[in-house]
Amino acid sequence: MALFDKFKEKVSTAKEKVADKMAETREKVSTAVSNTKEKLKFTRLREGLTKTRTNLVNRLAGVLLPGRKIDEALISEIEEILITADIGVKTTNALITAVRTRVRKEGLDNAAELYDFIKQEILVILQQGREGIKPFDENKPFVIMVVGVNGVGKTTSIGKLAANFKDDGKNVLIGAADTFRAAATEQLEVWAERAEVPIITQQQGADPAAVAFDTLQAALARDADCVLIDTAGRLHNKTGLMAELEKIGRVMKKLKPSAPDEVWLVLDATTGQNAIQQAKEFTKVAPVTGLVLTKLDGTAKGGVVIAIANEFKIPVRYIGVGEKIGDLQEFNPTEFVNVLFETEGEASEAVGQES
Ligand SMILES: Nc1nc2c(ncn2[C@@H]2O[C@H](COP(=O)(O)OP(=O)(O)O)[C@@H](O)[C@H]2O)c(=O)[nH]1
Ligand SMILES: [Mg+2]
Repeated sequence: MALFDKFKEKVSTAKEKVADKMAETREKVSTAVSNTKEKLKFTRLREGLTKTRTNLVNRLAGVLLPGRKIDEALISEIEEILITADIGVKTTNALITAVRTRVRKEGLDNAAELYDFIKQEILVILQQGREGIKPFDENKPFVIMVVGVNGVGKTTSIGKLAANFKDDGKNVLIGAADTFRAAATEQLEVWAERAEVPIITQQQGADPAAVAFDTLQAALARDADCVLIDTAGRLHNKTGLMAELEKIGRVMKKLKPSAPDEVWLVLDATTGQNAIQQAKEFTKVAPVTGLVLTKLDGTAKGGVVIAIANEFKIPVRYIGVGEKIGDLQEFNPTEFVNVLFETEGEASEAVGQES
């Protein structure tokens, strides 16, 4: 009997050891996976910002040369670079004023000293308005209504957001409240399938508010964490759009008084100053709480992020750096500025570390 007990003990110790080993391996694998994901994210961001880096940062570096004197000629060169990089007149003026003040106060005379200063000032601009970002765990189902003009990337961004949230372990539900065109719902269905997230739809021409209501009702019944509502973007009819968005909100409030918890405006970075115009128009018709800036890849106009952050004080929440499902990244001002202001040497060093 004692022998048998000893044997049993041995087996269970061995079992525990195997279990420990397995847990350790699982943890190692999951750390490796998240490290790889993080690296991939940086690579995509780095690639996505290439044109903007060339247009803004490389040109700045080209005039802020070590040993060059800081004079009016230099200041107007900086000014021109900022303006042509879509930072906008207002934000450029603010940056130039900050540069002048600093030069005067500290008696700077070496142009190279302004590189890090401009980088820091841009970071300060991008960090504005971010204190109010609400965590969405405490307010289930957290309803995000997505608005913006046609073609900016609302539907694709919803698909990518759904994939992002699902990846974070959230139960997501999508509502296809752009019922204006039949193709809009079909396109969203494809994205929902890719993200492996359920979607609530109705036929073309249905009342968008009814779709939003159905979606929220289903989300409540399923105890979902998050609801993403797609909308149509016909800004040419401002009163009509305002009424439609208001109605969607009003109807959802019957089920959840705080809904929509957030309204995210999607803007297409390739449109540069036009995106600022759209932000102006939309903030008049909807209580916009966050911004999603798409198509930063393939544009040299990424500087518009800086202009938008400065003019609207509404936090940029996500940025689009490509057309794939993983190409929508949570916006992090520090990461963004670091990657944008990376010199060629730094970038290739980082790539070297990754491989
Ligand atoms: N390159 C690139 N294309 C994007 C990005 N986001 C959206 N698009 C493309 O923009 C087009 C319009 O997107 P869609 O979601 O239909 O816009 P919506 O009309 O606002 O719903 C599609 O061809 C998308 O693939 C992005 O971050 N990068
Ligand atoms: Mg759409």
